[in-house]
Amino acid sequence: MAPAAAGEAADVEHAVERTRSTWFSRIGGIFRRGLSEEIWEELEETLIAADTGVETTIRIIADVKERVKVERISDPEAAIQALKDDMVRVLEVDTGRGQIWHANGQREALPRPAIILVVGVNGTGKTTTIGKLAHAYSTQGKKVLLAAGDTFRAAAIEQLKHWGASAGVDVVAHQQGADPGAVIFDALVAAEKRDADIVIIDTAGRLHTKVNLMEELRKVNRIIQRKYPDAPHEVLLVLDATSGQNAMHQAKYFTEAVGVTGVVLAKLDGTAKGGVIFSICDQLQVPVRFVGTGERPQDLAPFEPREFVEALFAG
Ligand SMILES: Nc1nc2c(ncn2[C@@H]2O[C@H](COP(=O)(O)OP(=O)(O)OP(=O)(O)O)[C@@H](O)[C@H]2O)c(=O)[nH]1
Ligand SMILES: [Mg+2]
Repeated sequence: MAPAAAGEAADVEHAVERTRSTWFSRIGGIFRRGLSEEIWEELEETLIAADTGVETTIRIIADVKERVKVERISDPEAAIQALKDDMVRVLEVDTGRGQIWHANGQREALPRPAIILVVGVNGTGKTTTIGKLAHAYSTQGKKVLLAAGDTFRAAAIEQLKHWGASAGVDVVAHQQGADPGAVIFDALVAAEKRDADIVIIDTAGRLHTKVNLMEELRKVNRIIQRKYPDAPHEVLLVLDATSGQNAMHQAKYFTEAVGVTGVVLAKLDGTAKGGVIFSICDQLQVPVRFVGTGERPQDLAPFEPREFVEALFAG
């Protein structure tokens, strides 16, 4: 049940325009000069500059170099194809965890209600992503309920209510400073009463300390599990593509603390460093579920590795 975008679809090809024109458009030229030893170095520099990360870049290049050698590839186009194939392979992470989406974007029987917990540091795009998901799912005829678990800032509650109103879905919220656990408990009760299909929980990105934040998220998890032992069915970590390799550090932290099952890479439209997506998949072994391609409700696309790699090399 990959959400179909409401209205005009999210445009991944356009969103990666800066990453493509700044970095990936060079790769064809590098290969077409002939498959000499120097091209690998240039390729390495280009991928690292696009924020693909040193380790991941080295791994990709070693794989492609090996394939070129073993298969005696001499045609630059065939070498480019081998590179693309390897990049797709890096992105195709299927952990079997996260019960809402499979790698192919489909799932036969959804848990009901499906509970999605959304986490990430402040400002990465959590609330916006939730708004977009609410739009997409309600457009599909699903009954969605949002829980305003970020009680740290009053503006956060208002922001979620605003998205809820625009998507025409209910929002369960308490006052600023309230216990997030109580909000989530109420939301789960309301979801049951109103027979909701999907509950999406917003959380704070910032508390007084990082330790407090992780503690709070663990507590939220426990409250959900008291009612639904196999939930949350998906823990989505929202990362900001413009923060490049910094996103990797955040991702490691959250993955260890709350068992992330999928990543949303937001603001892909605002960066030339979209290569970070390869590091995320390779280093964390967590699949990317969606990419954020802008600020409109429809600017969220289910992540398709092959389509993404083709978009990076398009033109
Ligand atoms: N261009 C672009 N902007 C985005 C995208 N996703 C979110 N934003 C913007 O990023 C800013 C922060 O988004 P929020 O959704 O408030 O981020 P948050 O993670 O909820 O932030 P906190 O609640 O402070 O932790 C807003 O101005 C959003 O409009 C995206 O995919 N593309
Ligand atoms: Mg927020």
